[in-house]
Amino acid sequence: MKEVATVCARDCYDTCALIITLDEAEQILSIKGDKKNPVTRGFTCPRGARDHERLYNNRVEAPFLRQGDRFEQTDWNTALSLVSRKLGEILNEHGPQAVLYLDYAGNTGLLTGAFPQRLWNAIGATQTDWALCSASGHEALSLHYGCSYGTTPLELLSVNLVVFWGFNAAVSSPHMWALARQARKSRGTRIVVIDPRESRTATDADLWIQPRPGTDVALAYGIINYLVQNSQVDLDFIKEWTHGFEELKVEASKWTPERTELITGVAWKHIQELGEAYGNLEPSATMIGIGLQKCDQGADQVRAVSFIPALLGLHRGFFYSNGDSFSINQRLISGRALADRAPRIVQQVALADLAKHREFKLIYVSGMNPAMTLPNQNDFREGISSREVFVVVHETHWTKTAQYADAVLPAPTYLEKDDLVVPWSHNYVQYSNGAVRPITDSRSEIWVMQEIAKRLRLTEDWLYEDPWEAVGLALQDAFEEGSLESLRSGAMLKLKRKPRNGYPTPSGKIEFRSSRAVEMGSNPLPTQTPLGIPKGNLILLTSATPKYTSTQFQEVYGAIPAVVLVNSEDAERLSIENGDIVELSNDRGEVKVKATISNTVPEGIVWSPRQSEGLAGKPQNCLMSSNPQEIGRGPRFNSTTVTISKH
Ligand SMILES: Nc1nc2c(c(=O)[nH]1)N[C@H]1C(S)=C(S)[C@@H](COP(=O)(O)OP(=O)(O)OC[C@H]3O[C@@H](n4cnc5c(=O)[nH]c(N)nc54)[C@H](O)[C@@H]3O)O[C@H]1N2
Ligand SMILES: Nc1nc2c(c(=O)[nH]1)N[C@H]1C(S)=C(S)[C@@H](COP(=O)(O)OP(=O)(O)OC[C@H]3O[C@@H](n4cnc5c(=O)[nH]c(N)nc54)[C@H](O)[C@@H]3O)O[C@H]1N2
Ligand code: SF4
Ligand SMILES: [Mo]
Repeated sequence: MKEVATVCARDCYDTCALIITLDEAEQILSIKGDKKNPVTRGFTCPRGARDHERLYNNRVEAPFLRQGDRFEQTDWNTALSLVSRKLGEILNEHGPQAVLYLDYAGNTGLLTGAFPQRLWNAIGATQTDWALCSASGHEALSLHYGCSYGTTPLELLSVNLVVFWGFNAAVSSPHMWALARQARKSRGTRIVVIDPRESRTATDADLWIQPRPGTDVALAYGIINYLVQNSQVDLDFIKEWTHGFEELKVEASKWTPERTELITGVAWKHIQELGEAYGNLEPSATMIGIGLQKCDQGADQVRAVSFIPALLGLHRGFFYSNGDSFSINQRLISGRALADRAPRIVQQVALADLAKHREFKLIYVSGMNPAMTLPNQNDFREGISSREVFVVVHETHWTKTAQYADAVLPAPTYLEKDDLVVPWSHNYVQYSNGAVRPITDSRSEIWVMQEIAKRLRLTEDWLYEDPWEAVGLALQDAFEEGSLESLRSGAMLKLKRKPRNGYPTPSGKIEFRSSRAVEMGSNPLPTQTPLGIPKGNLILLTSATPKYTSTQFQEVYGAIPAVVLVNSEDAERLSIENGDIVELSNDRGEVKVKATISNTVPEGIVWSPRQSEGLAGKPQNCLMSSNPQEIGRGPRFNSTTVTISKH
């Protein structure tokens, strides 16, 4: 038996340190959370624990090229020669604008995700703004705080109130959830959850507040009004550290109990209860979920909620994502800082429209399954099905996107290669050791990009640099103590964090009234916009579930269930019974799913696990809008409206 230390590379709040146990034949026996890491604390989620089962299931075994409707296996040289020839031709004929490098966070390792971007930066290919997940929330926080970092997971152990706001942590961040529960056990910390439906996290909360989706600006203003009226705000802190309080006060005063109740659907007594908790249970942590910002009002919801901790006198007393509190030169690793031109950046959320209009002649996909996860799938799939577009997919598994490819290249999973994963909630880093030798004829992302670069006769020496040299340089000021060398010899290091009271806004203070928002043509203070639900429609919420990471782990746990939860009142009105096959439809598409009657969703709202495929093979995301939000260009998944009818 042998043990190997690595780090889970999933796009996840928790970035677990893992201990992999192998038998004599180098087969993985188990994956366990490392006890040494104070956030991982010896356990994993249901995905981490069974990740090795994905190694042997549905893998891309070798390079494949499309021959009509089929794929034919080939060797690396043939595949790469074809890909490089196509790339060269398109660069010559149409320029780098016509080439799209479409990557995302399937593996967050610096060697898998960041360094291979060097090829695309060298040729100046089009890239995306990476706004599919959390960008609107980042931009929202930046408007008022300059950047988005805040409180850290271990601080949950020393607060008296934790508010999970649009954040289903019991499912999406099991380790932060465990820390909050430990605080409840050891010091009586109160846990509040704000969610329109009874999520797993809501079920286990001390107080669950249930606003209508998309009304959290109103809810936050109602709470702010309560805090101001009841003299629960820290006027000294506000005077010293903030800007625009008078205007905020005027805006909040408009959110009377009656008006707040009317818009949010939350009884004032609950708002009062939360206001009291915020006022009395200091210090608090306001945990802003990515789920809060994926709707029409998403950015404004994050803006409004983020004011509460500042009014209470806390420096960055919210959590959203701490990536920007570290000193890591990402642009050096990705080559963005080395290239002689800036690439064209397109909106990731709007890709369906661009693909449909044949904006790109070649799309190279890595670390993403866009033919399931992007909004407006009918248009996106029409675009990538076109014979005018050459699609390359570098993947570990046969995904839906791979089915649309002209060339499919096999990639090693994180269990099959060395890497370095930087967390975005906590600050503990460890070296990721490959646990097993590659099982398929896969090649790493770096190897592939360098082979393509050679075939294109690119001469930039930074394309062929040893990636660990680049990572070492990019992280030279990153650690509290130690270096990349100590990491490589097995140490767990801590990343240095920027000070909590640093506010890189134009005024250097927390700006309740955002001068940058005014410059951008947005409202200086967040505003509650109407929901705009067409008559007879319901709001469709979709969110993360315990056994899947987006579309991954179907190889282990089977297909993501094609189900929709419907409230019993709606079901009765629509004559839907438990187990009926129903059609969800809107002007973008229709999806067949099985109905489950459940009062975990309120009337007027239905819920489905995210990124599933309907029973008739249509992806859920054909229902979703590809119109990005104004602030941050993020998605609007949770503002999707549908009619529902029995099939
Ligand atoms: N309806 C709806 N849709 C949504 C959302 C929603 O809330 N509702 N949320 C959105 C959000 S938040 C996100 S983050 C996106 C996620 O969208 P995606 O990033 O497309 O999600 P995944 O399905 O995880 O795709 C990652 C892919 O990377 C591959 N991969 C894993 N490891 C490696 C590796 O080492 N190398 C390579 N080359 N590939 C690897 C995996 O096999 C997988 O196919 O989806 C968005 N879509
Ligand atoms: N198990 C698991 N964990 C994951 C992932 C996964 O796929 N599976 N994916 C990772 C990724 S990529 C992401 S982005 C995160 C996402 O994880 P979270 O940040 O928790 O976000 P979601 O799961 O999208 O939504 C959280 C909750 O927000 C609620 N919600 C929706 N709209 C509103 C609203 O307007 N107001 C309020 N107050 N609540 C609302 C939803 O009902 C849902 O319960 O999880 C990460 N962790
Ligand atoms: S997916 Fe998240 S919670 Fe699960 S093992 Fe990986 S880092 Fe930990
Ligand atoms: Mo995400």
